Amino acid sequence: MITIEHNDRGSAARTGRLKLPHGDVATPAFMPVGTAATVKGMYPGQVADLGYSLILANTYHLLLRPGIDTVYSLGGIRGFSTWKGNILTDSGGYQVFSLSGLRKIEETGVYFRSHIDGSPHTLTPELVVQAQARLGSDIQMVLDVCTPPDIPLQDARDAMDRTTRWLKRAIAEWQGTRDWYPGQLFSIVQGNFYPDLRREHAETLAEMETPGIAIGGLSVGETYSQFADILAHTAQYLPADRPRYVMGIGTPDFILAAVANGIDMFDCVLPTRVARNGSIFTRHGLVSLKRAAHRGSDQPIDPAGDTAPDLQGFSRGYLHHLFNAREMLGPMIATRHNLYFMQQFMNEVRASIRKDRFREYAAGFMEKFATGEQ
Ligand code: PRF
Repeated sequence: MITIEHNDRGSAARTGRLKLPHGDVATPAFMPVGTAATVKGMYPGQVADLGYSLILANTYHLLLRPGIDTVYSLGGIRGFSTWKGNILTDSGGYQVFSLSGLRKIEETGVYFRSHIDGSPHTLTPELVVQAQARLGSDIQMVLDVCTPPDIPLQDARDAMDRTTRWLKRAIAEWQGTRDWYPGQLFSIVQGNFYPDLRREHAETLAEMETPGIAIGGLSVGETYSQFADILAHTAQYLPADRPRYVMGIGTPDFILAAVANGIDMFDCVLPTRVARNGSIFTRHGLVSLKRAAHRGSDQPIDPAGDTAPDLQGFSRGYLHHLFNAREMLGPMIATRHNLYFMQQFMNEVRASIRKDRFREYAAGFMEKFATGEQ
């Protein structure tokens, strides 16, 4: 499924291609988030023309609204939304676990009430495989048990062992779809922040026959160094011949740490979410366009003019006005700019790996990015 084209000499970073049913994906790859079968505020073609060919959608949200059967009857996420590229769907486990009061986790599955209308729902490892297959997902994630930081060792072990038992059920169900559904299945390493559990789980999953492996349970409020330590510790036990995915990370420092440890894929709502709030990514960090300092400014969005060609004429003063007046074009421009920025960033990451200069690139990028608003 993944072809590695080059391994960086100075780190574990690698670059290559994922072969998927709806086009190749250059790795390491950032995946924009399209939770409800839409990258908010963007036409599908506007995501594709920035170079993205793999986006993420959420089973949890689509199951509650409009319902899996509705999406299926309109052609799966692709037919429904007109997105032509690849889709990775998350299983819903993570979203359900954040519903603390409204859910019950048992060995059979998760029982919960909708945050929208209170209606009762069930997720089992088998149901979630079928739901994602009907959504037409190219890469689907298994149902896992994600835990918050600072839980006791025994609780972390119980969640990890249940994740393994659910994985076995998911693999059996997925194997039963092979005659009609071409999508791939990824397992998810859990084990909280306990190095021994992480190693044990990574080794267990490496022995099971999923086409790819993800690292879950990170970016849940831990510090950068806790994240980087557990990530490096876990990644070393993952097989080199399968794609490796860290779920839910997207700040440049976390992405660079992931790439340095041989991770191929990541997703995050951050670039699109902060855009809707008026923040844009630049080489010198995030810039909040709502700040009074941008009022009347004739500066371009990016100080170096580095943005998508159709955004080059817009001034920061105009964007400040759009956000101030709550005009919908503000979030649209900022979202497109941030997705452009992330794609440029990933292009540079991939090029630096090919030249065996990833460490230098990462250090240079972070030095500038940490300087703050300009
Ligand atoms: N599991 C699943 N989805 C996720 C995560 C996880 O652990 C995370 C962790 N940050 C994000 N999304 N299924």
